[in-house]
Amino acid sequence: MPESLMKRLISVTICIVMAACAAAEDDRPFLAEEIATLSEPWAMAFLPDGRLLITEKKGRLLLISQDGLTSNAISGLPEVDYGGQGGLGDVTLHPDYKLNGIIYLSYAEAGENDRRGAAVARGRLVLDDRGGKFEDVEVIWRQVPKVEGRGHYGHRLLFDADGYLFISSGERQKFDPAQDMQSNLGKIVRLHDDGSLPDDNPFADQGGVTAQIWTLGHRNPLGIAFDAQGQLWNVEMGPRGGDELNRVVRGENYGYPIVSNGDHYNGKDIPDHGTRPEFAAPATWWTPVISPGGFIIYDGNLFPYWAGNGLAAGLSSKSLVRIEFDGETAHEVERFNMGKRMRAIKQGPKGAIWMLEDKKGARLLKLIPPPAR
Ligand SMILES: [Ca+2]
Repeated sequence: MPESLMKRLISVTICIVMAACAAAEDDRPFLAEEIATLSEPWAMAFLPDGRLLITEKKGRLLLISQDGLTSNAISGLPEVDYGGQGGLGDVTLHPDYKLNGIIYLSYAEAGENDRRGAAVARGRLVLDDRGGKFEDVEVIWRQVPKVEGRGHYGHRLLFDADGYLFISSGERQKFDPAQDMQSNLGKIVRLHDDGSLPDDNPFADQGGVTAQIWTLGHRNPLGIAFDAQGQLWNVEMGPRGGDELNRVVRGENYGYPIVSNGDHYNGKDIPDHGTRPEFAAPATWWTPVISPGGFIIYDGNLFPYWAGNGLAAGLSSKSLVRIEFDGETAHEVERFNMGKRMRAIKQGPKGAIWMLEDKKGARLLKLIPPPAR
């Protein structure tokens, strides 16, 4: 083949590929602005002034301005057990943060004999012009028991409108603890802001760790969000198949590992939800999986046509998944290819949608509507 023809073929091929990519991005109802690059980020939270706190799994908490200016690591954080799925996890603000400066961090904590578990610490965030300090730190919650392995910590944090703290607690890849009422693994727990036990929790009269439990039978819940009616929803990773979106109802049992619409990785069957109606079935589920890493219910003004919709950040599916609700059920209506594993999603103070990619070199993206054409 003459060199000129070869060059022409290559350039035509490149044009076709680029046109296809451009078309795919043009079809998306948003622009994704790259704001910053991080190393294995896990979670983010917005300060009242619009800056973001972002956690990195290895144990750094960073403050990032809306245009990407990144602080030094905030000092005084607890030591985290980094490895596998573990490390520094979620970050959230106390409902009265403006008054008390208190934030909450979840993380994997080392224990005796190669055991570990998620913990939640709260403390005061004291900012300065280089970064800041995490002070007056106290651990307010721990997974019980600590177990071997480095998976399925869960540990997303969320306050409700009444100031109760919800923590999603994964079953640490140990299956049965999700049904064990003497363990808080595989549960969603509900606490006061200082970690003390509300006396109106569904199992409060049983005392001990049982009194923390709000719902049980979860696997690895990585996204929790309230809708406008105050109803709690969660997304969780299924085993081989069977990722779930659940309507989280006080005292309910979501059935894992007794039922799942997925099956064990070794091929062994787990009976589907339909076989055991005494367990709460998911509002919707995914096979093949989307691997939801984070979840919000959108209520901003910037994407008015998504108001009230669920938005999930997909890890293995490398996607943003849009979900519509219909009473107690829900269904995926749209999926946008993001090209990378997506770890986390948050709604910003002015209605932009912020997403974090996963792993090293992960980008912080700000999604805004495209200019009107
Ligand atoms: Ca099954």
